[in-house]
Amino acid sequence: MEKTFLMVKPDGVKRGLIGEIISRFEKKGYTLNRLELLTPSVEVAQSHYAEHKEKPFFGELVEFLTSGPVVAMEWEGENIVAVSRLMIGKTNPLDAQPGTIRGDLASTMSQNVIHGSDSVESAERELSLWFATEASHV
Ligand code: DGI
Repeated sequence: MEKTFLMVKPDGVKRGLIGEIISRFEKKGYTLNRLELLTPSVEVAQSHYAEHKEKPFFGELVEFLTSGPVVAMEWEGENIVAVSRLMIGKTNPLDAQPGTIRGDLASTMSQNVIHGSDSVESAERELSLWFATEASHV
């Protein structure tokens, strides 16, 4: 079964949206396999967003992700990578449709409450980054 990495970002945790976000994926029928509340290190944040390291907003992005606790999660279900991206909605608030998590709950580009892997390959990379050793989490 396909797996993905979903994360409630620091703004989502601060705003009390953990339950709302988890609930949407539970109601969809997906299975929560792992969950950890943690404040990411700078190293993990930089590695997570490595594809953006040349972008002008990279510093701000890492600073934001390390600013407080996040909820790192492994979820499982049929076609979950593509479907969870649809449920999350677009990055730009102008494009995030009502009914999506960002469309309903986020209004800025950088503080957009949730991250979801954008491909099966990204999901594998991100799950091994955030849940480094299988034995310590199972
Ligand atoms: O997968 P997404 O989170 O939808 O989007 P992404 O992988 O392209 O970008 C990762 C995060 O970086 C995104 O959630 C918010 C931030 N970001 C992306 N593009 C911009 C940005 N932040 C700023 N300030 N400006 C941008 O153009």
